[in-house]
Amino acid sequence: MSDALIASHATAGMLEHKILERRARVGIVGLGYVGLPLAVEFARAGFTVTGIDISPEKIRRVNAGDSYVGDIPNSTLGPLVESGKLAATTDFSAVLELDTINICVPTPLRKTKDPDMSYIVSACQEVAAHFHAGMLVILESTTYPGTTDELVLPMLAKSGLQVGTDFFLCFSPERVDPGNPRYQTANIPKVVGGVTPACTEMGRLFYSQALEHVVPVSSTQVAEMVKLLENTFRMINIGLVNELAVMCGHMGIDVWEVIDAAATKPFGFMPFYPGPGLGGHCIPIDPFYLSWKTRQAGIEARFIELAGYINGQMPHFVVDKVQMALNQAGKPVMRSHIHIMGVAYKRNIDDLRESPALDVMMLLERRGARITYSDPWVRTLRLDGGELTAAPETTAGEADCVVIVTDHSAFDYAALVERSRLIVDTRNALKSFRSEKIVRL
Ligand code: SAJ
Repeated sequence: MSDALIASHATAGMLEHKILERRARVGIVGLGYVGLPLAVEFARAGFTVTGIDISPEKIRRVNAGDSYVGDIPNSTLGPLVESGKLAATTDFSAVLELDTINICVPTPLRKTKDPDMSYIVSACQEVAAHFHAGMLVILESTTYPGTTDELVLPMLAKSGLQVGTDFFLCFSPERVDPGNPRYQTANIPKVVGGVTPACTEMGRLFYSQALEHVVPVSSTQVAEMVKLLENTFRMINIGLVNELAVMCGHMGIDVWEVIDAAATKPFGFMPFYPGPGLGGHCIPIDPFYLSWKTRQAGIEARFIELAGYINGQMPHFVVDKVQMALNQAGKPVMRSHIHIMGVAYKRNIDDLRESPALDVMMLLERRGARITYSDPWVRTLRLDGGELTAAPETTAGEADCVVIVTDHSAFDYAALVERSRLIVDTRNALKSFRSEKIVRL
């Protein structure tokens, strides 16, 4: 056996032992809703974990045991920090002392719907600057198939180290669902694919120390594509039911009743529900990473583009519903007071990212309506350059029309029906109420 082969076996062997004995020093780059829970799981498993983030405020709060991620209570974070199992820093030179690195940074879309890879590139540049033999690097940020092999690998290979022998490189999609009471980082199956089989095995071994179920796949591209399939599946099916809602609206059919009845089929069907549009930082964005990549290969991802168009039209559909409902009441949108119930992108969270409520409010304002809103999760928001502050739910009683955009559980729907003159319900939140004043999507 050549000296190089002997050396590479030694490198893999050493890292494997460190991981198995939980002596491997774990690094997590990006301490957001993905990175911080991952850091906590490895610290809980007995590893010494270093969180690295560019935000000094995040670092301060982590080191103070003061969690800013809803799924991680202070009672979990605090003891891990106090015991020295988890510490955070903005200093990437910490990588010199680390054995494994998970990169969990954002992958937004530019306005042109092209992937913004700047966060991944910046993080990889910092890791590469302090890179050394014997490391396992895993990219977790959602991205187009090929990113790990085509973008990350060359940046690390510049060190002259050989992937699969001197270091190990994988992709593993994040599947965190913030606020999910049943599925959290430890018990969500973890897909991982490596640049080489040895990389995949190292990634499998690593995750197996802290997570309940690991799913190794044959390559980084498969792992990258798994995530995109999962979220494209949702986006397209939401687009399907949104189109069905428009069809049923024109045919005078209750789309909600149709979906509920279809959902009684015990196999081969999965219910999705129409709404005011598609919000969040995953579903409206991830599929366009796939369509951007396929377009490079001359293949048009027509389902994705069409679903994106249909979902993007829903705020306009809602505003037309409001205009027609006011018209029935003999009122123009112009100078009407319209009260929005719920502005976050989905129920029971405070996240406004890509929220269709913002589109609905802007479109109504541009048609001359006076807009107020209630949302127990969102105290203020910016709209067309101005700032709006949440009003009490009783404001609905003063409005010419109320629009339920996000169906938070905290709302008092019975009181809302009682006090409102006219309600456009985009979420079927009032399915148990019968009243002429309720207009459903
Ligand atoms: N929406 C509909 N109709 C539906 C479902 C959702 O209009 O039937 C809307 C929501 O109101 C929201 C948007 O789509 O505006 C996205 O909703 P989502 O339920 O998909 O929630 P997200 O964006 O938090 O998606 C995350 C994803 N998790 C990850 O990417 C790791 C997604 O894969 C999960 O399936 C989803 O959570 C979940 O199931 O909660």
